[in-house]
Amino acid sequence: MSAHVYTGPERVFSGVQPTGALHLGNYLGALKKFVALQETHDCIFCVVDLHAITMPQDPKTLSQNTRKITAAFLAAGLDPKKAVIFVQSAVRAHSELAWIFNCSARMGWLERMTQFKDKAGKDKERASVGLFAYPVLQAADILAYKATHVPVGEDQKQHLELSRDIAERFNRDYDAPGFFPLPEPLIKGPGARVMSLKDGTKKMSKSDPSDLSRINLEDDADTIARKIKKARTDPEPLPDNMDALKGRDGAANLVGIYAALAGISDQAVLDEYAGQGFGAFKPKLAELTVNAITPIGQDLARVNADPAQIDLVLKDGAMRASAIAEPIMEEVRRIIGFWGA
Ligand code: AQP
Repeated sequence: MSAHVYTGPERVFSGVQPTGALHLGNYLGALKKFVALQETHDCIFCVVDLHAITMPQDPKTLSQNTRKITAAFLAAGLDPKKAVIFVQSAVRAHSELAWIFNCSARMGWLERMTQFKDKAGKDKERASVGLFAYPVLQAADILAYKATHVPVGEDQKQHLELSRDIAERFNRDYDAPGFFPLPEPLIKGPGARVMSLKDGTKKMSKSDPSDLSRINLEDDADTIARKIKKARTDPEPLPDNMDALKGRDGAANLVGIYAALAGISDQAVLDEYAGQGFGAFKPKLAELTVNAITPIGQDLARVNADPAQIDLVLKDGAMRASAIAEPIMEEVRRIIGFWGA
């Protein structure tokens, strides 16, 4: 292999923001994949509180949410003996490398990021610089550990491409070929884009003001069934192929959720339910969702009851994460020419 290509070990990194309770989209798009990856890869999973403050946060709620997300990691099946689990702000390398990458990234690259446009809304002038530079911090998160693979939902694909551009630019500008890997997204698979139950054109999101738009990991069986019953669909029966679901976003979303939970293809769902209406399909989907989600919710309550144990996991994780990032940062400082490096 050429010296210009990164030849180090494979490593997985991903993060979740402590901006509220996790939902089915976070579970299918991220957590479920994390749990599988910890069995096969060297994995680092992070609660990204530095990302959370790109939007206003209440300090007390932020630290509570940080513990809550950690609890959700554990309840979903992440094992601190197998994966490194920690909080972003506890490892300084993230902020330092983000600044360095701010000087490699180009304004034009960031101006193309659709998430900034969505989150900043019409009043871009009043958005924080942090919200604009969010994807640069994301590149730092990944590359501080020289992570090679990043499991994320479809919504993060554009940011991952930017991380590759930043890594490439750093390697070239500082004449350090192959120093940083060009991280690959791990997006494939069902559940990569779970949409709102109220609007099949918008992704399911923690910050959606309507709680009916999402299924939270903490929801009980009755709440889950009620939300699925109220999910926006249409009066047509399910067709026998996915092409016929074009333009029926709410219906396609429910089929996608069913497929992801059952571990089968969208087409296999239609093979089973073609010709049936939502009056028949929704109760089956509710049953599947309740079976997958309520055990996590119950475990979540158990883990949340012991905050001292959560803190121990995070302390140990921060030490292990720093031990990986610090030698990489020493090399970065030397490559750039910082005094004393
Ligand atoms: N709807 C979704 N479908 C599939 N995957 C999703 N993810 C988020 N929403 C969906 C994935 O979950 C991981 C953690 O996301 P995050 O909390 O860091 O931020 P986010 O993508 O901004 O999630 P939310 O719920 O939309 O939060 P808010 O409302 O705070 O912005 C990521 O891997 C993401 O792809």
